[in-house]
Amino acid sequence: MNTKTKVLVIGANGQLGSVLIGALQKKFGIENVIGSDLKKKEDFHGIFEIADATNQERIQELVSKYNITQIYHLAAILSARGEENPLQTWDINMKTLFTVLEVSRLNTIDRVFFPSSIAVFGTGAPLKNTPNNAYLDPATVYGMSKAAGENWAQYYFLKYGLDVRSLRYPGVIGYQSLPGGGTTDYAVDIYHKAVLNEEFVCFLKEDTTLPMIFMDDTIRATLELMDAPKEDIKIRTSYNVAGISFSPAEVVAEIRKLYPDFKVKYEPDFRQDIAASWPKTIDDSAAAKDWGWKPEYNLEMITQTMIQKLKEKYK
Ligand code: AKB
Repeated sequence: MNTKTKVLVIGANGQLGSVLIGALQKKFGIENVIGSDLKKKEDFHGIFEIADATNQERIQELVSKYNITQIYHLAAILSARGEENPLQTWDINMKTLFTVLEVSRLNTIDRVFFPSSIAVFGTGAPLKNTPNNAYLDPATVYGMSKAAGENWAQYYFLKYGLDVRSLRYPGVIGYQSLPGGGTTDYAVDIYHKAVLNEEFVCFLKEDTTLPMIFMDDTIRATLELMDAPKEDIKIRTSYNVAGISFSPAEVVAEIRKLYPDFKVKYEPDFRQDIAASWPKTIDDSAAAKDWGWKPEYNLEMITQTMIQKLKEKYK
């Protein structure tokens, strides 16, 4: 590994990117982390470059300009939005991944992070305690692009020795940023509505259990995976990581402990079918065994933290 770590984050404006950037800046120094996305957000602190990751030349330019040693490739069109334009979703998700893999190979980048998702699973996988090596028959284009991406990540590792690492994220819940276009987004939006004393219209049925993870756990999982010694990473497609699984009814019950009058109505739409094809709970024992993964946040802790932080935000 090069002595000086220089990180490029592609998709820095997204739900995860906007929080991960801060954690990486803290770890490596603000001058060693370069955020990039299609536009610059006004509140971005640090080094930022406008870049379209479908453009390999542009990403190459950034890698050369900053002597990049690690790339976090977070840009993707998510499950629900992806269904609006399937071919475009496939094109963007795959093109950006190929850009990252190729630039990384050509520049002997030390480490690459590629997020996968529980969306890789379909009805062919067990719904409960879904194992890491379950059959993958995703029902969305997003899930298909992640399943294919996992195999490409492994291919670049086996063929070129590129150290690509990946996690299958559940729905990520955080107060710092808003998700966009996902099936698990309700679990963030619901807290905003509760704090604003507004009614929440849920696009999933009340008993739809999905795997979720709190932002702090997500960031910690990502950094722990990226810090692990190379020989400990035994899975080169992607690791299952679990946080906590719950249904809309369960999160509503938890919120009502703090907001007893919180109103919710259920109007399931096409996202219900997507959610129904995903696991309810995830077996993350491989991540625990290989690099010590252990989630910390349960639903009660998530709810208390979300409400407290959002109350400060909306004050
Ligand atoms: C989505 O809902 O599409 C994402 C995911 C689970 O990957 N949050």
